[in-house]
Amino acid sequence: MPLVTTKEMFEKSMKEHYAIGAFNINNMEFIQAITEAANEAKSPVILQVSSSAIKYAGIKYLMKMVEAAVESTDIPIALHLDHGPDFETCKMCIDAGFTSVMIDGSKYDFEENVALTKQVVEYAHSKGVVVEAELGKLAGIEDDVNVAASDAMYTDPEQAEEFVRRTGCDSLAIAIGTSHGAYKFKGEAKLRFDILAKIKERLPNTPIVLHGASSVIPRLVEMCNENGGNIPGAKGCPNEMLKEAGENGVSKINVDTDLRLAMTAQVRRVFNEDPSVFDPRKYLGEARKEIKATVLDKINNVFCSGGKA
Ligand code: PGH
Ligand code: CA
Ligand code: ZN
Repeated sequence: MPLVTTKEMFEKSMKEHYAIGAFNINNMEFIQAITEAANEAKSPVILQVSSSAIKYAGIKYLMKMVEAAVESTDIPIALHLDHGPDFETCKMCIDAGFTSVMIDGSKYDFEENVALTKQVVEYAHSKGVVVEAELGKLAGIEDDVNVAASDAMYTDPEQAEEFVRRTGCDSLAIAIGTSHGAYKFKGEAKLRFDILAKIKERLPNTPIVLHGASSVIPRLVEMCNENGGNIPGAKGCPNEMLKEAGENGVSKINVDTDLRLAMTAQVRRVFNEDPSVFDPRKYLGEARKEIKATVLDKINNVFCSGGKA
């Protein structure tokens, strides 16, 4: 089947209380690993591209590789712009054939965020593309943007209702305590499920999105560190919390950091164990296997979207 929007996959996820993984892609190995895993698990999947990924790989290369993945699999796949910074980037992706875009106006004040989101929604909907918007601020490092923990802000449920009504966005990213990157919590991990419940109460039919949701898999962090890496004290969002989020109204869970760790851990291991290796297929092949295993585990055991395609 051709690329799909997230409309149907989100409707089913809200009815049946599970989440769909949205995985960031940068190159061929990521695209193959993610889509092969989703295909094996018979799960819908979202491939997402940030504007810096577009800068890195080029939109034409990304489109063609995603097209190849779509032809090689038999599951619903959506192609989504992650953290669209402005109207122009969203328009470029819509015109290139993306089926979903995020406009991230969370850096602006409420009224500016509403106006910008509305502008993107109008254009996207006229082309049959869906829009994710964001309200509230996550701490951490997002490809280009660095938000200090002191500037982070939980999403206000009342504002969320007004925001969705006024913008007409199709899904909403909220801030309930997750953050981007490998250092999410200093002490104990904590998510504000009470805020999620209040948002869901006011917006029962709006798919909710959780960013910064990597679990920062301890085994992969260790594998990096044991093979020459230096990522001390990294800490992510525990799987039990992500599972709970999926059962309680979160329809889309974003994962980037865990897949970067998977690739890096295996590349480091191969180099460390056999310094004579210089065939990229040897280390990228191992990296691809680890990314695929990571995605399979999340789909089947955390997001619970296996068999839902
Ligand atoms: C994410 C990914 N992308 O938009 O929100 O977050 O850093 O937790 O993988 P992580
Ligand atoms: Ca943001
Ligand atoms: Zn994000």
